[in-house]
Amino acid sequence: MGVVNVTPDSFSDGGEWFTPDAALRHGLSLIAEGADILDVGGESTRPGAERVPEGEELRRVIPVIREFTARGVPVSVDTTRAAVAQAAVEAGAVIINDVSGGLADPEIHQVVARTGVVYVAMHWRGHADVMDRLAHYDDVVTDVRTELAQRVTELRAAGVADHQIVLDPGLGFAKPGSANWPLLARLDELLADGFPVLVGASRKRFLGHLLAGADGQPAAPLERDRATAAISALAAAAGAWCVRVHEAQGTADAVRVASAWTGARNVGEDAR
Ligand code: PMM
Repeated sequence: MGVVNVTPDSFSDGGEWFTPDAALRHGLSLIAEGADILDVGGESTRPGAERVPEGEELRRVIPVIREFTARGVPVSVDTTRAAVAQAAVEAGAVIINDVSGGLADPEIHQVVARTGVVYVAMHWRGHADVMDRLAHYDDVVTDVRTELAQRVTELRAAGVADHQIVLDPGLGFAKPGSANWPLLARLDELLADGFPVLVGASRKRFLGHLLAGADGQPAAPLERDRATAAISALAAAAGAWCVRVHEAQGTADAVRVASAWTGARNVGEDAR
C-alpha cells in the first residue's frame, strides 16, 4: 500500500504531494514501483497535529480518489470521519482505513456496513494532539489485542461482516518507541485473532531512533526507507496482509523476497 498524503504537514513527506496534480503523479509513480493499493489521506496524524475541518479534508481527497479510480487504481481512504469515508467510497475507494478504529466517529462503522467495503481498524487511543499522553501499557501486545477485539465487537454490532475487517497494531500511535518492537516481533499473536493484519512502520519515529547517528540524533524521515523495507520483508514473512509505505520500490522487492522465502518452506525433499 503506497501512501499519498494530500496534506501540507505530514511528518514523513513534509507536504510534498499537497496539490492534486502532485498527488496524482506521486501515486502513479508508487504504482509503477510496485504498490498494489494507494492510501489517500487529507489529514495529518503527525504527533501534535491539529485537526483539519471536514470540508477541507473532503476538498483534498475526493478529486484525487476520483482520478486514481478512473485509472483503475485500487484506492484506500485514510480518514477517521464517516462523512469523508462515505464520499470517498462514492468516489471509488474500496478500502476505508481508519486510524481510530471507529473511536473518533463511531458512525463510520455504519458506512462500512452499508457500503460493504474493506475496513482497516487501527489501534488508537486519541487524536494526535493528546496521544503521547496515552501511551501506558501493562503488556503492549496483549493490551492492543484486547482493545482491537473491542473494535471488532463494535463492528459486528453495526452489521459489518468479518471478511471486511483488517486489524492494524497502530505503530507510533500512543506507542513509546520501545513499545513498537514487541508489536512487530509478536505479530503472530495479533494474527492468531484470525483477521488480516496491516503494518504501518514506514518512516516512523521509532525507526529514526533505531538509526540514530553517533551524535544520538535520530535519522531523518527520508533516511528511514531501507529500514522500512527490512520491516516489510519481516512483516510479510510473518504473515502480514499488507504493509503501508511511503517508498514502494524497496518494499516491493522486500515482499518478493519474503514470498520466495516462505514459499520455499513448502518445497519437498525431492526438489532439493
Ligand atoms: N500511519 C499513519 C497514517 N495512517 N494507517 C494505518 N492503517 N496504519 C498506520 O500505521 C498509519 C496509517 C501515519 O503515517 P503518515 O503520516 O506518514 O501517513
